Amino acid sequence: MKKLLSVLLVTLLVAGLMTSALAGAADGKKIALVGKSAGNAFFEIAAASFKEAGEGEGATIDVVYPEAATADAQIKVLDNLISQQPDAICISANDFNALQAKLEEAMDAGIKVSSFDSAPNPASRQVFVNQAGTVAVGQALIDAVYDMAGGEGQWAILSATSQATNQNAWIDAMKKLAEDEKYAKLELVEVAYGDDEPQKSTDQTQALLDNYPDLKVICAPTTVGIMAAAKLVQDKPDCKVKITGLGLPSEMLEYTGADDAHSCPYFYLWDMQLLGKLSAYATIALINGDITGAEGETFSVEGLGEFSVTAADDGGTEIVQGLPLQFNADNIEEMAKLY
Ligand code: RAM
Repeated sequence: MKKLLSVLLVTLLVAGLMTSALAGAADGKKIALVGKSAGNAFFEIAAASFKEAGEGEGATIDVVYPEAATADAQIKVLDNLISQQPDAICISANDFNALQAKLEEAMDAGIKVSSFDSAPNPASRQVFVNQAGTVAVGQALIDAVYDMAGGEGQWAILSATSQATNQNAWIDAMKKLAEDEKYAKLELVEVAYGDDEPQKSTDQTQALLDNYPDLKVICAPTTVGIMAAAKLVQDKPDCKVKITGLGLPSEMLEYTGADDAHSCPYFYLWDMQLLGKLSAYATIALINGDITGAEGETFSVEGLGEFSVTAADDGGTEIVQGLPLQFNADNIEEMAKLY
């Protein structure tokens, strides 16, 4: 029994029309999945469920990582992929604008381009699978900072690379939300970049601790950054700084708890297995022409529900997977078994 339901409703809301088409399976189709960088468990977990879902529909999935978390390294990967002419490329972009020429070349060559996790600009993609609404993530994170700082004091951000679309969108959302009167006593002292490299993230955390002795909270909206920061702080028994952000429960198990022995009271992410699956099904729907990535389209996946293509903040379209999930002392052990 195929998992991808043969259902598509192209809802032409303005015209009040509704049409439907059948989504076929992906027998014999070739899909390349491109992550931001190698050696990051986040992409390995997403890729495993993408692969399982795609192969379940008969597709061949090629998971490829660039040599570094840069646009240039992804362009090399894309050059190579375009020459192999897969049916689709699904990419987590290291840069918003820099991949445009290469991804347009791919689309001109008849390759469907979807994106997951971190979007290239609207002209570079047909659709983006966004793991959670950008503002919803920003709100969860700024509220965590507010809570852990006791409503006032210094906080810092430890991000991934300075060009990463997803981190930059979450940081912008946090900054905008922090303009509200409620957060007036919070002071963002620095945005540091650990480039999603464990050692650089550790060094950047140490620099934040050295430079801001009154720092209360570090928010790291990157799984690599939050783990490095949580470990460094937890290894310093006298350090009272709290860590939050976006992390993998399996990587944060040791550091998460409500007491002083743990550096991270709670943090957020989303259902990682769903991210991989939804990205695979959305890519297959593109290949089969069941969706084009236009606002208003919907598609259903058996067991997962119905998803809509909606307008994204960047002017393109996206499929929002759901809400950010909180991981804390009560659920971390259970969730760490999953991802
Ligand atoms: C890192 C990557 C990824 C991001 C997560 C939260 O693994 O930067 O793109 O979504 O953190």
